[in-house]
Amino acid sequence: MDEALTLHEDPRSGNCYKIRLTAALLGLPLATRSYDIMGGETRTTEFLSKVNPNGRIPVLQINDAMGVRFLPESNAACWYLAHGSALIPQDRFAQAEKLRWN
Ligand SMILES: N[C@@H](CCC(=O)N[C@@H](CS)C(=O)NCC(=O)O)C(=O)O
Repeated sequence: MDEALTLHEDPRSGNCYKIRLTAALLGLPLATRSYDIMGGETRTTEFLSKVNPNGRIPVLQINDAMGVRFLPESNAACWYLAHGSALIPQDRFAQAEKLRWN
């Protein structure tokens, strides 16, 4: 897969850890860009306009043939990374259960 992945994160966040863990389990290179959420770094005009209008991390940035795209929400990012891997079960009920994870 010809893509570059960057996680916009605060390293103290469990929602960000989930994504780093998923990438590590799959052996996917993941760059990181850190923000201090307690200091309001995800509430700046630049962050809101360029990364996530919702003002929250994590956000997975994907650079590929489609361009540069930003994917907020930890479960969506984990699903994106795990697509086509054994981390996503084949069974329909097991897949739906995975979507319950927070
Ligand atoms: N449902 C979201 C929750 C995201 C979230 O609550 N992020 C928190 C840190 S874990 C945040 O960015 N807080 C800073 C703020 O709201 O200003 C997810 O799973 O990614």
